[in-house]
Amino acid sequence: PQPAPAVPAGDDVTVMRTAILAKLAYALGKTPATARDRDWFVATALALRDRAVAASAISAGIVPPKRVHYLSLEFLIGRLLSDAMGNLGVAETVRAALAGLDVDLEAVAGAEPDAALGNGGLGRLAACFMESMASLAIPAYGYGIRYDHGLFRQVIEDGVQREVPETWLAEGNPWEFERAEAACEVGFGGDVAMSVQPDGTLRRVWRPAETVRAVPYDTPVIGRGAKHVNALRLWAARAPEAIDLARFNAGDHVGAVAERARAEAISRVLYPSDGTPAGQELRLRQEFFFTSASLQDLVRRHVAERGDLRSLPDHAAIQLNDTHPAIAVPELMRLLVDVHGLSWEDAWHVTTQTLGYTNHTLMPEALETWPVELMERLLPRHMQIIYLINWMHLEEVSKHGSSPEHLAEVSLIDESHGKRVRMGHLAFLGARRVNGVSALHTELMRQTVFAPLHALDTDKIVNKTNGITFRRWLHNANPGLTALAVEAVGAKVLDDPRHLEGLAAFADDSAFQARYAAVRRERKEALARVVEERTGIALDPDALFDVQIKRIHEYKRQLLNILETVALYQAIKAEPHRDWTPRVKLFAGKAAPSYHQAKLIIRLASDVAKRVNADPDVAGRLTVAFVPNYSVSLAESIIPAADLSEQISTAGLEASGTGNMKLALNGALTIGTLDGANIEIKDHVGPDNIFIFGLDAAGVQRVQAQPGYASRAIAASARLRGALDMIAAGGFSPGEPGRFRPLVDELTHGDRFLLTADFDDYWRAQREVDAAWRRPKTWWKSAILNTARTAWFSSDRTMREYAEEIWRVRVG
Ligand code: DL6
Repeated sequence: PQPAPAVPAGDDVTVMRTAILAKLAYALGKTPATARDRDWFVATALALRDRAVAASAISAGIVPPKRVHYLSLEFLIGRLLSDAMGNLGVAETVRAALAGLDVDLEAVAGAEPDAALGNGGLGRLAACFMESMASLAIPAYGYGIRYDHGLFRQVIEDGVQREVPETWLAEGNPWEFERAEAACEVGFGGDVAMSVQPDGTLRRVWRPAETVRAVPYDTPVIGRGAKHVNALRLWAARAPEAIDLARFNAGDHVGAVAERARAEAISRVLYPSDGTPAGQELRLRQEFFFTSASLQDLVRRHVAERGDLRSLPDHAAIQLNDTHPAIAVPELMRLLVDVHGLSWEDAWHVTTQTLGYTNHTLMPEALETWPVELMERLLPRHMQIIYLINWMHLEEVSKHGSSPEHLAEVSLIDESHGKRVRMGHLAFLGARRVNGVSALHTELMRQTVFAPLHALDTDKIVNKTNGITFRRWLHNANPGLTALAVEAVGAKVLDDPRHLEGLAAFADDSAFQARYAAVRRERKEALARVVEERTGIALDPDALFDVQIKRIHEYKRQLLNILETVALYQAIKAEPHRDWTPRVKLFAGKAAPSYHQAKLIIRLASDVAKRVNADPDVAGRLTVAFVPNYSVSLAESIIPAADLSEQISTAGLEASGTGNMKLALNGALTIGTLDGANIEIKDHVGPDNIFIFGLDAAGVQRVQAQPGYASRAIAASARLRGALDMIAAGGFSPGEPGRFRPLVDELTHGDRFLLTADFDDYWRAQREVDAAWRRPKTWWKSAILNTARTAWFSSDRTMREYAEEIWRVRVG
């Protein structure tokens, strides 16, 4: 064991304190006496941002050989203060600087709002990738939208989710720089004309009916040790004219700013409901807005630095995070051909050598398609380009003799229910590489949704299993465990997570186990305080903390967990004197505002919690809580405190998962199906250190092909029937017995996600968990081995793989 890193010398603390005080005085106009936690946060963030700028100045003016441009409609960032402190290497300096002013760093950090510019896995992955690229010194821009309102705040009232707007920008954002001088214009609507060029050639020119200004805001993304700093460039939508002065002076004070409201709606909220045609159109406007602005920006930079756009693929890689920026394919073609005069062939070569596309879901309802009619109205030139790409593509396919059915399958236009543009197909054709996010998911891409396109180019689809940044999810979120790891295997583990493997040597060591368990215990006590504050429910830190934290979705099967909870409740009631393993079941997650079944699942979890927690027969054995407003920050307090990680999706449907990686890294044992990255987690931690149950992806397909499987499974399982009957009879909703009928009906009549098929095996695996918890020596050994063997899931590894195989860009 080595000593913990020393607190920096007093001088550094004094310098930091002076810097913070200067920001407080001159940027905020406050004194220590009048400063709130929020003011201290802003002053500290501004002082740290100065250091980030100083660090980035080292490379300013140097044109890197190649840059990555990561286009994502979502960046689920969370808070940035501890990230910045950690990567600048000043966490203890800041703590001491503030402490000398009688200010508590935790309170200051708690005053930072989460930047929740994403819904879930896809957005959080983008944030992890940005941090890893900076830490690996991969020159990169992240491009997205600066939403005024990110993911809604979830309020639970009587078990019912209510969405409240989240206002992260209400008091400004100290991390960002507005770059008004780099604004560009994005068009919508209008028509396409022909124009004669000075050399006599003809070019098509898009004449948009409407223009929106895209104003960039840059947030520095600081890499580990501040050796490299990248930028996250988020676009805000502005009207070209702030006000129609003539209208205003004519007395129409509201109409005078109507244009502005229409333009600014684009960056107003994350994921506007697409339940109405207006909502769908706004979503498409968002996608085109940020994609076009980002491409214009990088094309402009390339022309300034290199001149000729034909060399773009040598100096730029553009990654499309899902299909949301897939309109990049025709937009890049338009910029190259119509604006910069490249031939179609050259432009297509440049496009297909520069773009990469990551797929994150195979669920049919989540695969984006846009009505041709809407595209023609909003993006007429792009629709022409899509038709031309499609025509050439189908010509090529037909050369090898193809049936009409095959052509219909590979076409960019789906004509099966109205004409719609298939954005996944478009991204596929426009990209050099297309990747899935876990080994299973990538294989299923080849076999299912993309099978016809894959057959045309079998090298295109590659796998890049997701990863997470250990600096946020271990070093910052779990400093106790990090200190223990540093003590055991040395500080090198902070630079290279593969050294975590060294912990395996301590897995059997009782003294080490006791210290590992003590770190967990301390985190559980802290989480218990948070849960009690938010829900009024008291948790026993000695109980097994069983957590399911993620978006609420039927395929993720929170309902399976609730059914097992109800069955366990019934079993404890039936035999109250048995020696039950004390368990706390924690649920957290948000449901999409219009997703009624998901909201009903939240209500059921809350209603089950109400009854179970009030029943003295199960007190001390079973406690249930739904913790409201799941967020990155809440995840940071739940994950280090978790003993059991629920990863129980229907096999074949969770593309990867990343919460599974965060929890395993922090030593929670997984109970899970053979789905997404769970399979690779099992391969790394070993089958003895994970609880696997249920059908695998092939089994799911087999069972789904046998109609009536749900009724057979229910008939065969008295335990499942008991739980379902109690819910259906209003056991948890006495005032409204029919409240959960839609959930029970879905299980008994359809059960698309095979809860009934997996229930008994899930119950079995849960009892194995109970038994394992009663053998602390083996439990903690498994927990330590989970931490020791999950280094491969670092997003540094993932980013190295992208850099090498997809982007062909140098690391470091
Ligand atoms: O790849 C990141 C993440 C995966 O870990 C999850 O398994 C997957 O569900 C998620 N997908 C989305 C939404 N997809 N779309 N569109 O968040 O991506």
